[in-house]
Amino acid sequence: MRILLIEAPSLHGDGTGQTRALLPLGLAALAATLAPAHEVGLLLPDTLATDLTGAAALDALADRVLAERPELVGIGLTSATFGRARGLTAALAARAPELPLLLGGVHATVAPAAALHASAAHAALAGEADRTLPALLRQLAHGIPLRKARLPGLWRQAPGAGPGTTPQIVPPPRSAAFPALDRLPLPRRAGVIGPPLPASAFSGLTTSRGCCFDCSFCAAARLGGGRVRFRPLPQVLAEVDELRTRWAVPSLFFHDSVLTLSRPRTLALAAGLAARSPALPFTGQTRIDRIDPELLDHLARAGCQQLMYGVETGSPRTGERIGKPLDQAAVRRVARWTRERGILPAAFFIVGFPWETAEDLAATREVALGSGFDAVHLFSAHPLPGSRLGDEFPLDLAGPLDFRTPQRNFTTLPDAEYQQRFTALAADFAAHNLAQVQRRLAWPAGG
Ligand code: B12
Ligand code: SF4
Repeated sequence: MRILLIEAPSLHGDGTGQTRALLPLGLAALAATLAPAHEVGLLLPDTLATDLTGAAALDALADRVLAERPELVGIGLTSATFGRARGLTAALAARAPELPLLLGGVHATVAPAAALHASAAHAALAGEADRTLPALLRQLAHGIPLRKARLPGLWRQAPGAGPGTTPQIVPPPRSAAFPALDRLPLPRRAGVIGPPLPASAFSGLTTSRGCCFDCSFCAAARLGGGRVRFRPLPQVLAEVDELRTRWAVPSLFFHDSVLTLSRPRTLALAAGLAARSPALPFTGQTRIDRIDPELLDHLARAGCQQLMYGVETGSPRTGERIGKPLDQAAVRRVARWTRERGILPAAFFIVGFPWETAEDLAATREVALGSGFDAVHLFSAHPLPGSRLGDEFPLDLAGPLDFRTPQRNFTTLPDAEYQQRFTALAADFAAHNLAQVQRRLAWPAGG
């Protein structure tokens, strides 16, 4: 079959002239398992156009999709991109009502029925689809239409539903099991439609899936069933070698939720990376409570250039409520240890939780700017579907979500005040980051 996998357009095409050249790892994983038996193309709209906002842009995208003559279109979603994906399904359904449209990815996993209700797609395959998508395609190859297929994880519109009718959603017989990672092929980085992507677009990889923590604002825990599954290290290192030789990536970005979760495994990974010469610089993300000086020594020797820490808040009460208690002394210590080893310490912060006041925002400012981080990133809290906070505060997903600005105010502050405080905080973060870059650039000259 000719399968077209599409990443739902993101924010990056919002008429800013900025494109996001990034291969989505989920679609690359699926392309790898499908490629032996099917013709698979990857369409990444964010890399093609600079404005995907209006209906006309989505119409043009739908024409681009149909020009590939797909027999099935699969759209990968997060909640942030669902609003745009809905528009794309409508444009596709208007042009090719018989073309099977399948939703998948994070948003289709945490909200499959809602996603089907709100879009023109025929089915949503929830969960990690490395095994279920090939199984679904086998059913389609046997002449079973998408609306009649039956498979763990597959939510579908009842046959007979169509434009103008209220969709009846048929749930799956059961949830899909998590695939065993040791039997999966390496992600497929070929087959991207459009102009060649820069090598840096291919630099992402993961050594694991899932997260065993349960921070209330994050969907990662539920997505992975609260467990972490690790890929065999030889497989990870084979992928690193392929990235180096075939894709000539300038650096690596480990996208594990918590890269250093297991200490022995991190040491083994670092040893494997250090044995490759020259070591490729790499970035990873982790938690303050999953790092120590010796581990940092090994990571530095292995080429670690930057570690991004999910600190999230400087407010002790917010830390308690989101399930990530704040240890301010540990935050400072870890930033210092990291910096001392030549690794740039970066950190993520979120403000705007529903209970937050001006004092909480001020506390976050103090910890973010006063702990010795090289770069700090600020987001406005938007309770995510799939997270515990998202259950309490449902979001309107009609449009794209942009976590970099307060699209909605959940705090106790009046809207205008929250907007003004967030803007001021974002400006302080930006000034901090700029000062750090200037400090680094001045370093050789200044001694
Ligand atoms: C890595 C990562 C990123 C990377 C992606 C890098 C890359 N090259 O792919 C970057 C940094 C770019 C990123 C960005 C964002 N991310 Co992110 N990210 C992750 C993370 C940590 C891992 C994702 C991953 O690669 N998993 C491994 C792959 C193999 O799994 P997968 O993508 O889920 O794909 C599988 C299934 O979903 C399914 N599938 C996927 N696509 C499709 C399509 C079809 C048709 C089908 C049938 C199935 C299917 O099969 C795949 C294979 O098993 C997750 C947390 C987590 N543990 O899941 C958060 C996560 C997905 N991100 C999240 C968020 C919020 C964002 C941002 C909005 C953040 C921001 N502040 O801007 C943006 C949104 C970007 C976008 N366009 O949607 C949330 C999403 C929650 C939600 N309800 O949507 C998560 C769950 C973390 C959280 N805080 O809860 N992210
Ligand atoms: S915020 Fe990080 S540690 Fe917490 S559940 Fe999400 S991925 Fe895991």
